[in-house]
Amino acid sequence: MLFKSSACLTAALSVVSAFSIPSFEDFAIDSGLALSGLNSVALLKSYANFQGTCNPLNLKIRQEWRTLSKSKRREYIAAVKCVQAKPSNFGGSIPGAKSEFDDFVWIHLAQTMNIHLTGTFLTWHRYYIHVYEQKLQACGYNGNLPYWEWGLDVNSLKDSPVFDGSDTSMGSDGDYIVHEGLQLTLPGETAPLILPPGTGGGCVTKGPFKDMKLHLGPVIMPVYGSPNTTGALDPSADNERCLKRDLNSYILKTYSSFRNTTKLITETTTMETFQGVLQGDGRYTDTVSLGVHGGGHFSMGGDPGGDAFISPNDPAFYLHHAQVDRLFWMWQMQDYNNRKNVAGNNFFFDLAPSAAVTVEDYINIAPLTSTQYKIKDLMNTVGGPFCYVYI
Ligand SMILES: *[C@@H]1O[C@H](CO)[C@@H](O)[C@H](O)[C@H]1NC(C)=O
Ligand SMILES: *[C@@H]1O[C@H](CO)[C@@H](O)[C@H](O)[C@H]1NC(C)=O
Ligand SMILES: [Cu+2]
Repeated sequence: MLFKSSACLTAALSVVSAFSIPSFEDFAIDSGLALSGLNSVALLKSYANFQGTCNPLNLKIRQEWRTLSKSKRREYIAAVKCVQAKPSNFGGSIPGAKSEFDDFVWIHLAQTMNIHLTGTFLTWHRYYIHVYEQKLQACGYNGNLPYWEWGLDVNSLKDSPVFDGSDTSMGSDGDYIVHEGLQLTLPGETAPLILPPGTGGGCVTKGPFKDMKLHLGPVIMPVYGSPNTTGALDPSADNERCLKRDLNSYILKTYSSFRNTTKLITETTTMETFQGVLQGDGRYTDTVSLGVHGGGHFSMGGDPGGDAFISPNDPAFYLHHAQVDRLFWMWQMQDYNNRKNVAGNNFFFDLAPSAAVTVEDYINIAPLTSTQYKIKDLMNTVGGPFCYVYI
């Protein structure tokens, strides 16, 4: 007889139940299968959402970085370098805008307080990365903007095909320097969020962007081991310096895992809560959180990655924001008719009084393009100026 007494049986059962086997649901969420399923649903539903000239024959597919062939990745990198070599469209009026690539940084910097934790966040960045994609294509890139699936890299960011320092990556981690972690005071919070340090901190040493120079900013660069930030006396000046990163798998794993993105998409049902939870807006989260968006940004860290004003100065920004846009698209396509509205005002976290954003408002990123679109025309990725989906 295996169990000599019922007390013995009870003890054995309590040991067994302590080892819970994850349900298939948990497995599906944590492995990314559930998110892939949501992507497939969004893809199917997009075929019922074509507007204007967008149709199945001219539909563009945005893919995950590592699913592109190595030659396509090299072609993409060459186009980024081409945009970095093109003259600025500001014609010298912004001294630190040395190239068309810098123009993207300056426009983001100048509008930062009106495009984050506002009603414009999602459509503004959707249009912005679309125009970046067009600039790459004008530089001979025969492909579409790739995205970076954070969930694949939560265990080792430095081994990611995006950051491994190979000639088909966006460049390596920063050189390791001894440093403490970030202490970020998030809007609406009094105590800083204390994060462990990453594995770099210095200049990017390997890969295609190791010799890249930053010019604009910084504006609010966090100081390691302190809640303070630093900024240039004149962020529009030519403040030449290297590209720095501080890769941080802990941050990615804690805020941008498959579980975090899947829950965001399945558990928020209004524009207000979706954009709030995505950005870690404390008015919509139970715990202090960076949100999946902030998780991706701060997992790259460094200069410019730690400074929200100038984060597009890191070429990996655009892969990160394509992932943000992909989540927005997946979420929208579950119930498109109820997910093409806006919520919120025009100023960062409502720190200053501002008008409510409406779908009739225009997004303006001149001089990168003089074409302005109303927010309502930027809601559908297969209509208006857009004709793309993600796989
Ligand atoms: C942070 O800023 C305060 C006020 O300017 C200053 O007193 C303090 O020394 C700074 N701390 C660090 C670590 O830079
Ligand atoms: C994100 O998901 C991880 C598990 O993948 C979990 O430990 C963490 O608490 C989640 N973060 C948030 C902010 O919900
Ligand atoms: Cu931004």
